[in-house]
Amino acid sequence: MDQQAHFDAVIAADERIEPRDWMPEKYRATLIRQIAQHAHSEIIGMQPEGAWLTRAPSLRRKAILLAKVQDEAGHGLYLYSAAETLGVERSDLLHRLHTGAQKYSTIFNYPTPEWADVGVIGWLVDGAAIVNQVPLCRCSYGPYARAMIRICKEESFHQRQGFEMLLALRDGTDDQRAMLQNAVNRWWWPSLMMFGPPDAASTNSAQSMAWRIKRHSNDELRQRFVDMTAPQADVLGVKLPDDKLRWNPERGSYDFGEIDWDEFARVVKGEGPCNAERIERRTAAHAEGAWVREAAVAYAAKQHAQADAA
Ligand code: BYC
Repeated sequence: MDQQAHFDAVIAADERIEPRDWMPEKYRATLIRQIAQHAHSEIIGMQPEGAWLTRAPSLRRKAILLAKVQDEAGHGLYLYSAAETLGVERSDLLHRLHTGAQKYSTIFNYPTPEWADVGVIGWLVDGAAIVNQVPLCRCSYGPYARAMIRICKEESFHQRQGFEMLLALRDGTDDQRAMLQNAVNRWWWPSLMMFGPPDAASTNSAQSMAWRIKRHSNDELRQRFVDMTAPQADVLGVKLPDDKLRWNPERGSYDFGEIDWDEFARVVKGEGPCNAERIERRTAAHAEGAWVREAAVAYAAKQHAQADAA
C-alpha cells in the first residue's frame, strides 16, 4: 500500500495519525495552523483574567483565579508540544504570534473592566470552548487529540467555577446583578464569534472535516452552544442581548439573531478593542523571560555534559 493510501485508510477507519506516520503536507500545515492558533489563544487568554488577580474580592476567589490562569498556561504548553511533533519549533510559532503572522481567538481582544467579566468568561467563553473542543478529543492527529482530553477536563472545571461565581452575584445586591447583566451584554456576541465564520464562509471546514480534524461545522457547534446556554441564562436571571432569541419547537433549537460579521472581521484583522495591548504585553513578557529560557538551555547543556562524562 502506498503512503497516501495508508493515510486515507487510517482516516477512514477513524484511527489516529501519529508523528512518525507519513501525512500529506497540507494536513501537516492545517494542523500546525490550528494547533498553534489554539496554543496562542490559551496564552493570550491568560491576560483578560490575569488583570483581575490583584483585585479578586476574596482570598478564595483569588486562589481559584490563580489556578485557572495557570491551567491556561499549561494548555498552551501541551498544545505547543503537540505542534512541535509536526516538525516546527516553538520559538518560530511564538515569533509568528508576535509578528501577527498567526492568529489567536478573537474573543481575547475584548476588555474585562468589571469583576463580573471574570465569571462570565468562565461561563460563556469556557462554555463555548468546551462545545468546540470536546469533538477535538477525537481528532485524527493523536498528539492533539490526547492533549485535548486533559484540556477539556480542566475547561469543564473552569466553566463551573464561572457559573458558581455568577450565582453568587445573582444572589447579591442590585448593583451586583446589574454588573452581571452588563458583563453578559459585553460577552454574548463575541462568544458566538468564537466558533468561526458561518459555514458558507468557512474556507477550511470541508477539508478539515474530511480529514477528521474537525467533526462538526462552525454553525452546528454555535447552535449547540446557544441551545445549551439559553436555559442557563434563565437560571442566572439574566437576559441574553438578542431580541430574536426564542425557542423554535419545530427545529427543537433556539433561533437567534444575526452576528455582526463586520466586527468579527475587524477583530481578526487586529482592530479589536485590545489587540494591540495584548500583543504588546505578550512580546514584553517574552523579552522579560529571556533569562529563564537561557538558564534552562544552560542547565540542559550541563546535564548532557555530565551524562556524557559519566
Ligand atoms: N478568531 O475556515 P475557518 C479557549 C479564522 S481557546 C480568530 O472556519 P477553521 C480558551 C480561521 O483561523 C479558543 N480567527 O477556520 C482559552 C481561518 O483563518 P486562516 C481557541 C478565527 O480553522 C483560554 C478563517 O478565520 N480555540 O477557548 O476551520 C481561556 C476562516 O475560518 C476565528 C481554538 O483554537 C476566531 N474566533 O475553524 C478560555 C479551538 N474563527 O487561519 C478559553 C481549535 C475562525 O485560514 N480551533 N478564524 O487564515 C478550531 O476549532 C478551529 O480552528 C475554529 C476555526 C473553529 C476556531
